[in-house]
Amino acid sequence: MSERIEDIAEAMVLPGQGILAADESTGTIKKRFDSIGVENTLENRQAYRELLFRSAEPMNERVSGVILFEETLHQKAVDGTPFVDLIRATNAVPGIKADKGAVPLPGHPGETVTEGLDGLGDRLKGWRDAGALFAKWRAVITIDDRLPSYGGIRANAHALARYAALCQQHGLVPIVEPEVQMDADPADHTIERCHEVTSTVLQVVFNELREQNVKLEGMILKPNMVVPGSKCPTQASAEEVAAHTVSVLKQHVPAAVPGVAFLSGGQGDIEATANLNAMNANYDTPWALTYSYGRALQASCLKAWGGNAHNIPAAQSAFKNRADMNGLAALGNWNEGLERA
Ligand code: 5MM
Repeated sequence: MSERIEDIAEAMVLPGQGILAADESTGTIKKRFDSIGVENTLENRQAYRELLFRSAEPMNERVSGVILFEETLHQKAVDGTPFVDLIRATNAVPGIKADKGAVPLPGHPGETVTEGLDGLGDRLKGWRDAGALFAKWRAVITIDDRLPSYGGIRANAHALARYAALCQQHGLVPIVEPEVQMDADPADHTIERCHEVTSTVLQVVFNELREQNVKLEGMILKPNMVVPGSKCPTQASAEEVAAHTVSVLKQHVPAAVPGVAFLSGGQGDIEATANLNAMNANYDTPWALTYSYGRALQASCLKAWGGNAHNIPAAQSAFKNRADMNGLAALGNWNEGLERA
């Protein structure tokens, strides 16, 4: 693999492939394991991640990058093979979640800012030595009738840009993830409100990235799609989501950015696939449009596994199915009939 960040970024968004977000922190993977009645132990986290990374077909054909939590970056499979080596053997690029999570933002009731900049340069160096070629930092933006504030957006965008510049200084590609949440509470905002907020957020994020001299060719954007809140009475078709999302991206994302890899954000599995497909089937864009899904790639796999080693083939087959459907959607070649098949 080339050492140039531009080449690494291109390798993370190959045609018909996307990114597996397997970077659930210990607290978040507990929520996922709770939903299938599995205890959140080191061994169970290792077993689950091993079944994902040993899923030969999806990993080889549909996954061009894997975001890892720090524990997983340093973890090994049961036979002693480092997970990073398993991932590299499939030609996927290993990466690391670099942020330390969102905390309340002083002076901004109801808003958060993502922490983790202090000492980040040294941590990035260590992660690079351990095999990570990219990193990811997630900013969380919540919509309600008065939020987000400009100050809240700006604080998060500035942290994203500082993180991105540090990544590039240490030879890692930054995934820049400003997530406008669809499932926060209250979440009855319309698609138009999400359009407006996502537009402002991306404008401020790219202003800050420019001010910090981030090389746009060596980064990946991981945004939300423009969708109505999950509790909004008026939901949207895949075509509407695609139209709003592509319009906002074209307004704010420079053509120099090689790829846009969406988060799924609580969308249903098929909904996340259909929305991505509608964008790729109907629009020409200067950047690759693909997935960096956590839940929408893993939910059916987790359920099929249920913590039982006997279920690993079924779990791997569920993972392959979602990876295949999303890989086709990244090319605009998916249709609902394929789901039934
Ligand atoms: C996989 O979840 C990631 C980690 O979340 P926590 O820091 O809360 O543990 C998350 O950053 C993820 O990469 C993105 O939100 C995309 O995941 P979804 O499930 O929204 O596609």
